[in-house]
Amino acid sequence: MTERKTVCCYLGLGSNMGDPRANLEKAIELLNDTEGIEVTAVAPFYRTAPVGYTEQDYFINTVAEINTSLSPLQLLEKMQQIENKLGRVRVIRWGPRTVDLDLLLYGDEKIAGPDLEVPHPRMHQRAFVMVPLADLNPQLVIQGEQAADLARRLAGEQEIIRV
Ligand code: GSY
Repeated sequence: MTERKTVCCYLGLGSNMGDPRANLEKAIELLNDTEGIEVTAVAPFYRTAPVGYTEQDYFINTVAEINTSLSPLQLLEKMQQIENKLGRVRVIRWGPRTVDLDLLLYGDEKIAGPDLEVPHPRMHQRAFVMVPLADLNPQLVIQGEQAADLARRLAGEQEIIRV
């Protein structure tokens, strides 16, 4: 059988319930155990101030680089299954969650569908995404700017500490 070619993708991971570090480590393990996904790198973990709904605990965030033979929607479905498996609880829309997985980049594809927008439309505004992403690939260009430059600027504006 012919193998589907693989695509390099970046996923954002965040948790602010239970044991956030353990939740992220488990999510990474489950991603790597998924057929069609190979985790190739994981950025350091960061403690970050909540963005959006601020009346909640600080998050632990990181970014994972993967190679996948799955289509974008297949990948999204696997990510949602992992969130559910880890008991994602989301009482408030932007509120606390056991683990949140965001598809940031799927190769250099642009996708604007009802269920998925890639590149993630707000990633360039968030230190909790851009700082770990720049650790993995500082030369990526996001919205016309290098990831390293975006990360440096956002880290000066938003609370983020490597843990
Ligand atoms: O979009 C991911 C969930 N999320 C986060 C997050 O992961 N980290 C921080 N610091 N704030 C957040 N607000 C939302 S929503």
